[in-house]
Amino acid sequence: MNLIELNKIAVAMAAPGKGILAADESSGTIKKRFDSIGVESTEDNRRDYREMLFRTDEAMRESISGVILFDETIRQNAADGTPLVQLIKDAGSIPGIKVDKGAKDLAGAPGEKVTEGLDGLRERLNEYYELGARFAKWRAVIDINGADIPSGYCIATNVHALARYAALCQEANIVPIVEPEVLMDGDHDIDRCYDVTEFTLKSLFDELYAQDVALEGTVLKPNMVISGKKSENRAGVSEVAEKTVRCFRAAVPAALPSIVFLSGGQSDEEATAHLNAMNAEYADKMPWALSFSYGRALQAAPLQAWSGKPENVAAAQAAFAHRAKMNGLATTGEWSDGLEKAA
Ligand code: 5MM
Repeated sequence: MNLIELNKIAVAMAAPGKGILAADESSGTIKKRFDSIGVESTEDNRRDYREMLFRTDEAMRESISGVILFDETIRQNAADGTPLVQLIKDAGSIPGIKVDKGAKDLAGAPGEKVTEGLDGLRERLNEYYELGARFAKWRAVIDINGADIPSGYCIATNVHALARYAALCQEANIVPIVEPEVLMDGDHDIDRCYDVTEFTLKSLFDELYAQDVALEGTVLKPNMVISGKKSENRAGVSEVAEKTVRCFRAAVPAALPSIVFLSGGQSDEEATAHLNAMNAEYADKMPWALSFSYGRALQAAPLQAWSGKPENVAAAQAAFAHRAKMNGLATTGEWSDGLEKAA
């Protein structure tokens, strides 16, 4: 493991003004996204869509530090034959790869999931490094929408797998993004999310320590501390920012360089406003850089604008460039509602 190199990449992933584009939708998820715009999920359509994003020069150069790819995409070429990985590198961005095999039913725990994909991971990581990946991602899913969940068993098995994955990544000189996502589904209040997120993060960092994962070469991709989607009294922006920062100060060691949030089903603007509030109000109270690794909150607008039509490419790229820029501003607390509307 070259920790100096891993640390450089982990720092670059949340450089001021920049964050990550999560474009690692697995086949089922990208099909759902394409269904929503009436486009068939063929290999060529997936290539065209992602190529369009990676060729959005302004966004990629100025606001996107790295891109998380799916296995198919890291091997794919653009329409002119250029490897998609090369387009990302040419824009000065870092290619990354999703290596988990998805969340599967957890034995003996109805309604709960454990993420699989450890078998053969060492070999897959070595291949992904050769293909250009310098960071990887593994997502664990913690559902709190139900009686008696999450169980300690669900959290323990998921953080154990996250740590095993992270250790293997570092051995292969790939920065692990560890993503323990406490889902927004449900009508719970923000304090319930706070408690489960704190417990999950503390369990995760215990396990990373137990398995000798170097935090200096690791990136955390967490949920924000936020009310459930169906909560009657959803917390406002300042409360989300205050409780998220308080929770992380209690649970996340200072040795970790970068935290990049998932959007988790928040609206585009909510995800930007929350990140902005944390950086605007608490920058001097946080030892880590706080940035984004959004999937839906970066892609919903360009996906809609594109709708599978070549004549819409410029409009879709403009929509992507706008969201990337707004989120880039949020990493330094410089975003405002006025800037959002001025575009
Ligand atoms: C882009 O979506 C990612 C892939 O999900 P599937 O494996 O289900 O296809 C997902 O892991 C994503 O990286 C994170 O959930 C963050 O994305 P959001 O949309 O929550 O910002």
